[in-house]
Amino acid sequence: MRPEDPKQRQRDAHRADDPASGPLTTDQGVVVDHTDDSLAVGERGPTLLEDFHFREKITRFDHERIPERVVHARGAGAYGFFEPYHSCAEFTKAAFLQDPSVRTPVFVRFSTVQGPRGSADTVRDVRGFATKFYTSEGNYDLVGNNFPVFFIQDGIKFPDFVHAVKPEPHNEIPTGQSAHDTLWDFVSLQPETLHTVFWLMSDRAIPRSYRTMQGFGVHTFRFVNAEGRGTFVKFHWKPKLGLHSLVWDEAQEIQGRDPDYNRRDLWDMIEAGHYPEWEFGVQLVPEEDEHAFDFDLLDPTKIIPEEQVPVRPIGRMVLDRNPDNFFAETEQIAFHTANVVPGIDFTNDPLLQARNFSYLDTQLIRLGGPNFAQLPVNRPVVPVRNNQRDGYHQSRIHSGTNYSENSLGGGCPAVAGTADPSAFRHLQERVDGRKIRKRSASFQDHWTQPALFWRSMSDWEKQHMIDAFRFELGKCVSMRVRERTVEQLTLVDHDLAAAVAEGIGVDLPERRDATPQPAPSPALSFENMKGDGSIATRQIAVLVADGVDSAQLAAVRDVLETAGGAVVDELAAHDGNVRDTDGAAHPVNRALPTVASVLYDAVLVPGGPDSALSVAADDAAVRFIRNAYRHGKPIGGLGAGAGVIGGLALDGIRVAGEGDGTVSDRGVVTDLTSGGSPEDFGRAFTEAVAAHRHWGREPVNG
Ligand code: HDD
Repeated sequence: MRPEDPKQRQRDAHRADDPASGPLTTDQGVVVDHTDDSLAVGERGPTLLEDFHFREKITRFDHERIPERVVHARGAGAYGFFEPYHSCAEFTKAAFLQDPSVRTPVFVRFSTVQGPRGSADTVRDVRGFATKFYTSEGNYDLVGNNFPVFFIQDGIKFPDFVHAVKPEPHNEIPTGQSAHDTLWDFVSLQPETLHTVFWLMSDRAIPRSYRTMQGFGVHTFRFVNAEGRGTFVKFHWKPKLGLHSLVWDEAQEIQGRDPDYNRRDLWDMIEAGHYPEWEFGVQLVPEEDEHAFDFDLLDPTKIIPEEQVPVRPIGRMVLDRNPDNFFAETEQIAFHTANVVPGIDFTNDPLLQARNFSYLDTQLIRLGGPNFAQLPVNRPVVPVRNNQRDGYHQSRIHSGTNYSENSLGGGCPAVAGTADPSAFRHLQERVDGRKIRKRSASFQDHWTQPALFWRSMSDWEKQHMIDAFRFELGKCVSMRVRERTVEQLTLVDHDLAAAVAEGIGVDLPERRDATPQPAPSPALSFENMKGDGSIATRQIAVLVADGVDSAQLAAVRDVLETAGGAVVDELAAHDGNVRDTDGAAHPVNRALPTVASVLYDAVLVPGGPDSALSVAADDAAVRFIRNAYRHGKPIGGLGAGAGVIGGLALDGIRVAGEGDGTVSDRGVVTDLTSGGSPEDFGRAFTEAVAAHRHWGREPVNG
């Protein structure tokens, strides 16, 4: 039994009572006996205007779409809950951060930014990570991304940035891609974009799964405690499964093989009971330390390195329920950065201030009027009492007066008294100044933090970034745009600029990188975010054919699935069954032609000489293994299966003599010479799968 969930109770009350039986009706409830032919004059004559059923059906269809989000149009979402580990009363009075026994329902929507609703999931892009907390004090929206920084510092530039990154205005190309002239033109002219562009060129921009990416509130917000004391706060979501991404070559192939890859993964895992989980963490900075950093806390293009201010874990979020209806819930959810609750407040970050205008404004057009908060997914779980009633799509029947103050309505709804602690009160920050349009001098260093990011990357991460810069800039037609971008890169790191320049046919400018360079922040590297060694929910492909050693395979599957929580799919040239070594029917999960190695995290070739021989002779199976190898994935071989891998002569792999049941540095694990039990092998393979990728291999992005 799940604990009582107020949002769930509310959703149940809103469920349409679509009758399980009874005839089809019109919207007016009139019974219809025929819906396949329109009313016409004779069998071959014209359709009649009086066919109200036809007109209603077509009209309703014509109006089924609402405008997609101007950014973040493609997304997927789920319900779940948040619970704090302990009370955060010292810093904030927010009710949902007080009591570890209180679960707050949430809805999270993940998204890409650039592409339209129907675009592919695995594009190089920022991912949205927007959370609506249905708290006991009203809705709190944390509308974040999977990067901790943003492209611009002031929201007034948002339309320019979005126009530059979106498909170009004359031909609406490219879809879901940043590799085009207008984006890089903008980047090369606006160095404030650089830090986020560095994140965009990293593998963070091609997450393996929404379940394996971080989330960030980006801006510095404020916590406010019951005494009215403010503390600056940055919000972090850390995935329990660790941080894992795709490689670019793979991401591109998945766009064709399964454009819904991330969406499907989220849905399937929740359906299977593998509930995604994130730890919620905060970086706290006392108000008096506002100016203690060599960057401005109000500048959304900057991080506070975790080594400088550690992330304190304060709670966890679990997503455990898929929506019932994509349109009603995932499409109609309306986030707004200004949806805050007592205990959480804004700062003067100019990007945040602009967002606090934009989100409400956009919902008015997208959801067609001011009553969108009544939609079930948007409704708070606490009472709403105010005088804001009329307008499109009012779905409730209010009675009584609709102005304040009134005596005729008994003075209701009355405002909370000044002593009522439940009311939202803005932090009384003192602000003095002249009305000016001017960027603060404290916002002007655009190069140190990209250098910090670059210097924090491991060698393979750096190589992937160089490849990404070369790919993106190599797609730009304008040589001037390429040159100007390289000029900017030289201000960050000369070696990076040199490697990029060489790849895109640009002369290398003089060394100009700033010294001293910042010390690396290990917390930024994938190497330090691998998770807890678990292989839970990793997708492992097993290539089988007639003659598979099913007993041995069952023992290994037991380790991987039962102990490890991995998801194992057995693939053969055809669906149905293969025969095992004893001639018994052995079921297959998928036919090889319907899948591809890019859709799996690891591949295993089991024993049974006949099975292994058939796998080695099957082009699709061999391509599967080679691709897994190219993409740095763990490869396992059992018995004769190890011989198959050895026979492929994968670059630099010595299988015979090396396969002693331990993890090789290249993530190829076999039991060939060990005589090791399937269990030993299973454990060693588990270790290789937990590492996710093995970067000793080159080329990985070819
Ligand atoms: Fe935004 C959607 C995240 C800057 C204006 N934004 C949107 C969504 C996310 C973000 C996750 C999708 C929400 C959903 O799933 O429905 N946006 C960010 C982050 C930003 C940011 C992390 C910088 C720190 N955004 C930003 C600025 C503006 C907007 C500066 C305008 C001044 N964003 C919007 C919007 C959207 C939106 C146009 C499109 C659809 C929507 O709001 O509901 O209002």
